[in-house]
Amino acid sequence: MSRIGANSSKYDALGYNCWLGYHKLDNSRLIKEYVKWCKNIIRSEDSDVINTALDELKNGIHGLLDINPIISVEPVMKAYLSIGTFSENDTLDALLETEEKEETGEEGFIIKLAETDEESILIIAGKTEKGLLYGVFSFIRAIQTQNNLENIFGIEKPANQLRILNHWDNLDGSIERGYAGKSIFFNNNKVIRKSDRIRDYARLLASMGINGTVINNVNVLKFETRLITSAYLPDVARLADLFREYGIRLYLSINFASPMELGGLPTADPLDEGVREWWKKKIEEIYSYIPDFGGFLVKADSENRPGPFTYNRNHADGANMLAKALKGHSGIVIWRCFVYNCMQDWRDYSVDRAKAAYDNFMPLDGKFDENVLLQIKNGPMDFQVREPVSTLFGGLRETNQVMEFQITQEYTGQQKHLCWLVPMWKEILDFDTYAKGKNTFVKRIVNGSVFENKYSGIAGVANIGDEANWTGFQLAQANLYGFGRLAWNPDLTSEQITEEWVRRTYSNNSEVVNIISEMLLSSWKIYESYTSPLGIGWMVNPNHHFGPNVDGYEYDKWGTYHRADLRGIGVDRTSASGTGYAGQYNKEVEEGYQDAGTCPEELLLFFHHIPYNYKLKSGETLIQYIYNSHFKGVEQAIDLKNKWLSLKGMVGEELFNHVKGRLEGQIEYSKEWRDVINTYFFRKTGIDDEQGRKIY
Ligand code: GCV
Repeated sequence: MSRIGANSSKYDALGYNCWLGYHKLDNSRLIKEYVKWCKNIIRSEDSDVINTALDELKNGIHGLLDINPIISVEPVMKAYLSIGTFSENDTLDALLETEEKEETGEEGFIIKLAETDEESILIIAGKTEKGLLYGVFSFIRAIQTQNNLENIFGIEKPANQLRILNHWDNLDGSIERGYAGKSIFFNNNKVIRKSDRIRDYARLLASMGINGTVINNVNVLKFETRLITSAYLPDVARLADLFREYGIRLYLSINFASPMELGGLPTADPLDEGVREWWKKKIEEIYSYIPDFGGFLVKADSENRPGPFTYNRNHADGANMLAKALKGHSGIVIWRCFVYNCMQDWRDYSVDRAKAAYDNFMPLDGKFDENVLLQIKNGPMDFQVREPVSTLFGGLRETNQVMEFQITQEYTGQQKHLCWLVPMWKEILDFDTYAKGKNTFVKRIVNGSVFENKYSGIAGVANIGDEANWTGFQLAQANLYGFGRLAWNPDLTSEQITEEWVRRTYSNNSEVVNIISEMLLSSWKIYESYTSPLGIGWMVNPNHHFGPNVDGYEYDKWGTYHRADLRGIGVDRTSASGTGYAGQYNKEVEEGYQDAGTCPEELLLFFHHIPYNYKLKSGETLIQYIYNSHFKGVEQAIDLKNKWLSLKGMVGEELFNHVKGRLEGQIEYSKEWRDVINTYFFRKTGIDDEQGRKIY
């Protein structure tokens, strides 16, 4: 019996089904084309994932084409759809060419038509059952977005090996930097046992090709450490079972000091024999509950989390100790590079947080075991609306690397502002590091191809919670979707992804597609324009990070972060006169950043301290640019709402009102940003707005 979508009709109108809410196609020609093969599905293999693929296929066909296919082992019609794995299924194997099978790879799939005099067979096949599942979801996507059948034939495989979601969920049910309600995994210090919602989440993830998930926060505090004990592992194993049905491996964040917290050992020194033995046993215990457990995600020696520094050991000592214990089980260690001294004295301008990850990890390049990956935030700071690419990408050459993006909008509007992050992620993935000459793009480093890494991939900090629409602001679902699609294929354009998402989530009506796409595509730059200018970052309120506060950065109690004074603003990160951060890039990249004249303007204040009367390429002075962009940002936020209003009657009423409400809120927030920032700089500089607009 199909278990798909237990809550789907209850919350459909609020957006619960996301992009998997299937409605009958409004295109009789296409329906006819697909129905020809979809009336009979042949399936001869039997496994959990194959059953999932079959359930999904039936469900999609029923919703989109309004038929109930006959499922059989042998065909009962002349034209039929055959699904399976060519590694296990001889009939499918015989229908495919050797090159096709080789090209499909471990997690890819092939969709093709095989015609004989007697039969016409539409094939969806993978080498593995995961590949098949992705093929089924891709087939459904093609129908849903009204693609002609001939456009979908071919082979597709994921660019990235690891496509993983990080949840910052705590056992009490709260979510660090969560803006969409409570955890769907934990509540009241227990693992949630009701599985509907978790299964529905697993299908959303699998539909984008996500193959891993870390269910708990990287900040593993004292109590949370217990997740890897027998008090919790049976329940964690149940979650792993649910995810496994959708081809997703479960990972856990751990506390580096677990041997002390749980084992009562006097130390967590990674070179101590007792500590190594403790981890070995602990890992064996975890695998006895979860045989395909993925491994550990570790935040160590960062923001008060314990780590190897306490014992005068380095990050490689710490990571390799865990890696050795995981290796025999095919587990991996994902070790985060978000390591910096949050207690630094910000008045000392020679100390630069931006340099910290590189300074800590570059000397260790090549020293990590082969089942360790370093997880690196996209920029050197912390998910600001605009940052340059982390210098570790293009720096590290002998270490497995994972990109860390933040899907949850901590600094980008907390799912109260519309801020579609795909264009930002694209810029980062398409960035040329010159690590091996021209065209050494970040996306080719994180997919492991440049340095031929054993493991590699992309991680995203999830933006979901238990709200009916998963993401709080329904349009923020597009960030989750966009992350998944880019992790699968970073060469997709932002335009392709928006179009796909709108068609699947809302409708194939061209006006709806165009308007929502325009809104999404413009939203990051709009948010940037009324928040912090030209790459400076962090003008947010302390701790919760919402709303404007120019000197609010919590770790800098002196308010010196921006270096704003009456003459200028921005951090000099050049080698000649500043912190030297720019010198961490490869020569060709560095050269552009060292000089204010060649530095991309959107990052000008990240790299340079600039006088307010400095002329930008537009002819505006810096101060006038700050005023203009903040006034303009508010107008654009108003325009977003007007665009949405033009869709009245074309999208469901509940969603229409929900989005309208969020966009109205955004206008008010953008005004607050405009006024706080412009006033700050007006008071600091005494320079009037050239257009005489009122600055409060
Ligand atoms: C999970 C920032 C966030 C923290 C987060 C941390 C990290 O500092 O504000 O909430 O902690 O990054 O990525 O570890």
